[in-house]
Amino acid sequence: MASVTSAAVAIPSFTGLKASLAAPSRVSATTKVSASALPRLSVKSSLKEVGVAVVATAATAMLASNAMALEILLGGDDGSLAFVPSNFSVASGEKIVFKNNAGFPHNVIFDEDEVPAGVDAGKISMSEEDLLNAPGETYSVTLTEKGSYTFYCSPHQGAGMVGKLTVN
Ligand SMILES: [Cu+2]
Repeated sequence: MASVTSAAVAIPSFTGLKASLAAPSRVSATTKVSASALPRLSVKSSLKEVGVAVVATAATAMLASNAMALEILLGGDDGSLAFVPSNFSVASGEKIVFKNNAGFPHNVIFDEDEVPAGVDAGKISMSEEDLLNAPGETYSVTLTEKGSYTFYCSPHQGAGMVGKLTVN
């Protein structure tokens, strides 16, 4: 009879344990979801504010942000002189990586007349003379000001290598 009693006690307490374990793990999963969205923005904006000195310290954060970076190919696989994709949206503070793919040299110049008010196109652009010559070479930029931006590749602008992005 004693064993029955202990079993009867053990079952509810096990169930109770299970419930109390399940509840916190559900809470932490929820926290994780929102946390992955938030630091992504806050880490990057703080990197931008504090400057390059922080980058070495924040190596882990950099890896994480690289993983979440948006990659735009310079030159299509079919040899087209284009940004691929040429029209896209990005979250404010998300890193955009332009990567040499084909048909280089390329560069990335933001049109000073087609960026949000207050944004210095020169600061987010490569210089006109600066070109990405090697395969896989990249140019990265992080935009925080919301709005639409138009950009082009100066060697191939005439061939239609232009793009448009929206920062949300
Ligand atoms: Cu080009």
